[in-house]
Amino acid sequence: MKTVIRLLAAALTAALLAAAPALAAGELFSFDFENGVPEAWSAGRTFDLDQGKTLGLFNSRNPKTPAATTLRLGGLPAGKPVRLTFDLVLIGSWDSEGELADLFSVISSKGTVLLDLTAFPCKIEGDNEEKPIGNTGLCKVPASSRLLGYWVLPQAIEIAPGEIADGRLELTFKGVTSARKVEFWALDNVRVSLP
Ligand SMILES: [Ca+2]
Ligand SMILES: [Ca+2]
Repeated sequence: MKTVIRLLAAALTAALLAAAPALAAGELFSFDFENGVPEAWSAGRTFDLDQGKTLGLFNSRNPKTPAATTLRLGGLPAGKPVRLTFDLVLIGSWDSEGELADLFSVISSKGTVLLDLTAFPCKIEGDNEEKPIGNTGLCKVPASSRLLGYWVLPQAIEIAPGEIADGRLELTFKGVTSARKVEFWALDNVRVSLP
């Protein structure tokens, strides 16, 4: 019986290792969402783009998508800063100003605003959502029949040791979008590492 349990444990460990992306030097956590969404995340859905799976979609005005997601990590080294990097995927023509302005932020469980984005590069030709400028690619979202442009914006944030308590770090990623059907966001390649 013990052998069976040991074999099962070995198989389970192998399966878990296969599901998680390999960690590079200095990396503590890495999420690429290619095999789904680990329990560390409060939101569980993935969204396919040409380059692979992302965590999403999110939109603060659409009842079918969450407005935010929280990442809960444990086992971080005490007294050391960490570096958070991720790809922010903006879908549709996010606005930097005016009544339709949109926002994206990352906030720690202590209330510290670690990232506060108010300017976005999502330009389109005139009012034509189907003619994005300088975008990474095009995608179809369930809420819209139109083909929308998306932009991948790599982010890097240094997180002070004071944000980590008992080895735990909790981060909320949140977007505020004015449009319900043509502005979404997603995350990919989220990594926490020692700087
Ligand atoms: Ca991915
Ligand atoms: Ca907007």
